[in-house]
Amino acid sequence: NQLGLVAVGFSGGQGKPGVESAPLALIEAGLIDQLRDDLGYEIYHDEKVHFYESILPASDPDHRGMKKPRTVSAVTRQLSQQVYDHAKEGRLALTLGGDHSIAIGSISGSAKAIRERLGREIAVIWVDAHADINTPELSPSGNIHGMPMAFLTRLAHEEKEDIFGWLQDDQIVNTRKLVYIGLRDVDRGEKKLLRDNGIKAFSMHDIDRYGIGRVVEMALAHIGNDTPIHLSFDVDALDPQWAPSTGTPVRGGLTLREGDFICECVHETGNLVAMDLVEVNPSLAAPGAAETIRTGCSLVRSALGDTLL
Ligand code: DIR
Ligand code: MN
Ligand code: MN
Ligand code: MN
Repeated sequence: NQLGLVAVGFSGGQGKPGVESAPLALIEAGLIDQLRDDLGYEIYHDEKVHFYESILPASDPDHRGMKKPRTVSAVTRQLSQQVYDHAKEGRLALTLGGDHSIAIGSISGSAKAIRERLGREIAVIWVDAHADINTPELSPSGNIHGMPMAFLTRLAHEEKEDIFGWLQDDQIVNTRKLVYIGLRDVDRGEKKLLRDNGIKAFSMHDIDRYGIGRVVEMALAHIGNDTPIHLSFDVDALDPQWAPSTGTPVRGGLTLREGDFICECVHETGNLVAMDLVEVNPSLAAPGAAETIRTGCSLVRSALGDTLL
């Protein structure tokens, strides 16, 4: 079992510094050793956290209300290639963020590799308090970490090569292969987008009503058996009780067990091809940082095959 790891120290998709230090914090907490020694993965990692200093644009004015569009575009374009390189070799691609804008890179990379390697479209399971599907014009904040699914589905499109114009058709995700779990802070424009495009979404309300077991069952049924899965996990899907150190905490979230359970069930499908863990910010909610990092490690271990018995 081969695992390709990309550590992405990037915070430019939102305004709060600190999220770029998460990959190192997760690694220092022992995550890589656990994946190697306890779960038996052969790890492919260049032994560094990428900050992409050499490719950052000198000047980056707002465009269509987006903040740091060329910076996020350049970093995600490079990350897309890194994840592609792992996934095309048949390695499970693990991306440690960083803020959620980096999913533009990781998902475009795995989508292209899986098309080439297996001739299949990937499904995306997006676990988050937020839908992150604002178009630039709908976004209330201009922060690109609230927009990745819009660019990845082409609900948002930009011609400029240096502002996500590099995204090719073989890197795009079908809205029918996208499913959300954990939503509870969705912007008005996003709600309309989800409705108008028939995108499958399970909110905290659904989890209260059906329980996490049936929700995960329904989510997996929606994307279909035998579909390669990219799991994009925003740690703010969990209740701040379990993940206080994150940029936009929202009360009323998943318990640690519900988060791990989602990951365990995705592992059990045998179809996981890539995972992101994002939005851990060790510099926020200081006393909670160690707890949040532990939570992040637990989610990754669960998705990669750790079992309770
Ligand atoms: C909000 C916040 N929907 C925005 N998004 C966050 O700025 O577009 N995503 N925090 O994780
Ligand atoms: Mn790396
Ligand atoms: Mn997110
Ligand atoms: Mn979020």
